[in-house]
Amino acid sequence: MNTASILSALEAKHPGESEYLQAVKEVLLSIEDVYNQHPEFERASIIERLVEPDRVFMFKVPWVDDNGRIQVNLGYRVQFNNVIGPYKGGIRFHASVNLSSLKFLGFEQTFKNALTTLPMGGGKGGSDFSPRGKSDMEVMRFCQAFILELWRHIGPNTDVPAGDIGVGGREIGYMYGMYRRLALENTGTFTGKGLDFGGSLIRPEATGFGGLYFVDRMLKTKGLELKGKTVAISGFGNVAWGAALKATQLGAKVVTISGPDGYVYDPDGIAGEKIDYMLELRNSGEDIVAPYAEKYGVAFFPDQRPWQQKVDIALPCAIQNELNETDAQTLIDNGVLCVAEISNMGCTAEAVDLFIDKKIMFAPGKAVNAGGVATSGLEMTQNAMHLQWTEAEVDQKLHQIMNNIHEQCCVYGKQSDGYINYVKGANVAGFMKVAKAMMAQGVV
Ligand code: 2IT
Repeated sequence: MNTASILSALEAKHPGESEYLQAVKEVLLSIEDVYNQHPEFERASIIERLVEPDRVFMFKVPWVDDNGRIQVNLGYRVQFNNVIGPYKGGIRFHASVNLSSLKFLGFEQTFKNALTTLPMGGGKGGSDFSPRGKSDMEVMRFCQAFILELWRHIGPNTDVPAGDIGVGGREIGYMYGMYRRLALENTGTFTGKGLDFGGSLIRPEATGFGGLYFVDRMLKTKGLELKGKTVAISGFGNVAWGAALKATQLGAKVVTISGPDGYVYDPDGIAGEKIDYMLELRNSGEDIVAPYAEKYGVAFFPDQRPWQQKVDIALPCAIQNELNETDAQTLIDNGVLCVAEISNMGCTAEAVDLFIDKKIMFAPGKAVNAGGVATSGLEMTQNAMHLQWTEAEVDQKLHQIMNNIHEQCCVYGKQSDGYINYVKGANVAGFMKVAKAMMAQGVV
């Protein structure tokens, strides 16, 4: 494979799509060796077929705000690859959403979903609409307008959306309600639904829980455990909340959370009612964490990121490229043991290279955060069977899936010196599954 020429051709075709090109580059560099051992992949143009999405829907979303004014946002659904199963992946509502970010997320999702061992392909969607500061009714009208266009392209065996940044239980409920009316069916085309209408227990916590199960496994490879470790978390949404809950349950101390306004440092640990308070903060519609510092009398660092604190474990839980090379160096200087992305592509490429170069335990989002979509897969299974599993059943399956993903990363990522390159491990394991399925199904 001539990685450089594939990348430059892609860049010429999709100029300015920086996140998408970053995600593709990371995967291609990781799989180069393995790919070159399979000349049949080259003959079948697997890479060229894999880097482009199957199709992209892009549409306007006109809706009426509380003042009676008509607003217009852009809506997208990127159906990236369905060779393994129906397109599956979240919907992101955030001002930063554009085609590049959704193509990067759909591309990553394809390999992540392959890693879960469940039959799901990759997709992603969203809008540049931000629910921040909007009323419930505005959010509902927006979700309905979004689905008025999207509904015809999705279905329980075609494409199953879920939540992501800016899309939680409330938004899924509004979207699913409109979908059900238009499609005249109730077969669970969304995951992350409310428990009363087909949702799965543990789904809200699953991304964070799965992330910590993975980190636990990483530490065990060195005979370490979470108990007694300090943890920096960014974000304060669904993912950060689940991560804080499980980290605390496993005996670690979470000392930071962050929002767009800055970060909070709580040396006593964010546990118990303080974790519940995160939900209150999130539901306030303000999208800021400063009130936490005021309520609990702890330090607030405006416009800064939590990576400057000395911690054992750093867990980005917010958005892509939220930890750069300088942050990575600061964490390393402060003796960090383990960094795991619970957000998608939370670290810049330079930060990742630095962690790997210094042999710091580091694992990428497509492995660490796969518990979210895996539990969505379990929600699809429960919907198809028309029943609901208990919390313990779902959690046990999630735990098993995360252990399995960790194992796959070790198989493909363990170096001769014993260091586990999780980036390589996750990319190769995910790629091999997708590539083999493409080979088996011919040129389609
Ligand atoms: O990035 C992700 O894996 C998600 N936002 C969850 C996707 C899903 O279908 O549950």
